[in-house]
Amino acid sequence: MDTIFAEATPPGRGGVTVVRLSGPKARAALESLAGPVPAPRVAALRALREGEDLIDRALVLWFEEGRSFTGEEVAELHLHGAPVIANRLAQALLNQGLRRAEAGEFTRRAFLNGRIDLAEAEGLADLLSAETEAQRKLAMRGTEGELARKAEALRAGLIRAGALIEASIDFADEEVPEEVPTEAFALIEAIRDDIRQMLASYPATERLRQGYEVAIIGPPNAGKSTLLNRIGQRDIALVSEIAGTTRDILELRADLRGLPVTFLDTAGLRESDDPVEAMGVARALKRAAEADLRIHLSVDGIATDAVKEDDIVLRSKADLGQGPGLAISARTGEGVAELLDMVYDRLRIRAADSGLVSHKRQAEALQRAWLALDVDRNDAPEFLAEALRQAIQGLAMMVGRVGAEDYLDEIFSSFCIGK
Ligand SMILES: Nc1nc2c(ncn2[C@@H]2O[C@H](COP(=O)(O)OP(=O)(O)OP(=O)(O)O)[C@@H](O)[C@H]2O)c(=O)[nH]1
Ligand SMILES: [Mg+2]
Repeated sequence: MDTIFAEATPPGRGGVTVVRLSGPKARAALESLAGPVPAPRVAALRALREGEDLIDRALVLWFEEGRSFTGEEVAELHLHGAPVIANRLAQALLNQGLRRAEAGEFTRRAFLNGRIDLAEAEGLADLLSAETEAQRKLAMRGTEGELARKAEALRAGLIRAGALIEASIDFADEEVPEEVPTEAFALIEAIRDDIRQMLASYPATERLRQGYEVAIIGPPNAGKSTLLNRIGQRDIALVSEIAGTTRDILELRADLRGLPVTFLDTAGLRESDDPVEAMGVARALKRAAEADLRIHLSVDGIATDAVKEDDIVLRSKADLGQGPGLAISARTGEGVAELLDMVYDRLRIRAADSGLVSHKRQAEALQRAWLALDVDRNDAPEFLAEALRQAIQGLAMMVGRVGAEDYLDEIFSSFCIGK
């Protein structure tokens, strides 16, 4: 196993730059640079030298094998935060035969050494990319191993059901006590129900993790782009009195009281002979259909596209005159706060349905377990035992204890270097 190193802090100038070393040569590298290795987990101020050259005076930390983030021997060097110092240190480490870590390699080693499971690694990746409070909370649950604990509880139940069924196989020639299969089936039913609920909350959880999309849609000149600019409080989209100004979809990422929301400004909906505008309209319709929510905006307050459940239908340019229904004026700002309240309320209800399963990979593995448990009282005991094994396998896959190989590159490449 190579010994790797990387800056754990972002590149550039700062108060400190933290460089981490992990692997079998970490101790030798640290000794050569800083002299005797300090007591584990106790910070020590040391001069870092290569030969005669004083590289920096740094805070040094040592972590023993099995008691570090990666599970390997790890050293952490807190340098003064200047790129030239980190570069000089990197040269010294390369001279010692260490190599630069790839993206996510520290976390990958933590996984391979059993320090964290795959679901925790996914949670960690989510935490590092979280942009809003709700995403942070969700990711934090992921990193805390809640999914693994839940999987373990389900697995224990399945093992108990399996033992009851095994017992009935052993007694096959004799009279099997009636309550044995009854108890086993009650257990399986309860577990299946638990899994069904976890699967049911997956879409809401995944949406919260990825963030919501809210499309602003309506006829040309309705004021869609003006509304996007008003929500973003800056000049994002071109606005003009010419119908058909917007062609491409413009995105505004926002933190709506902790919820991650991307507002989409779209091309005005109308039949057009202009092929470019027609392409814009086709895009608008497609993205709006896929969005979590739509704001239908028009001067007359009549929606021009399909209105789905929870969609908001609004009359625009309220400053120009009275009319029926809900109205806003993107020009004066009237009604915009109330509109954001409505969007927030609708999405908050969906976010509240979120659970523990937040990644497609996890949901697919759990689905396997659920399908395996589609058993019947009249099934042969051997068939039932096999079904339970399959379900246990599905749970193990969910937390990445088996079948993780295919996903490792995908998951760990999403990390930055130094994590
Ligand atoms: N009085 C008034 N005018 C508005 C309001 N919102 C937008 N407008 C004007 O209406 C015209 C069209 O606005 P846009 O925001 O470009 O409309 P759009 O829906 O994005 O139009 P397309 O991109 O062509 O689909 C511009 O001249 C805006 O200044 C409003 O609330 N009140
Ligand atoms: Mg526009």
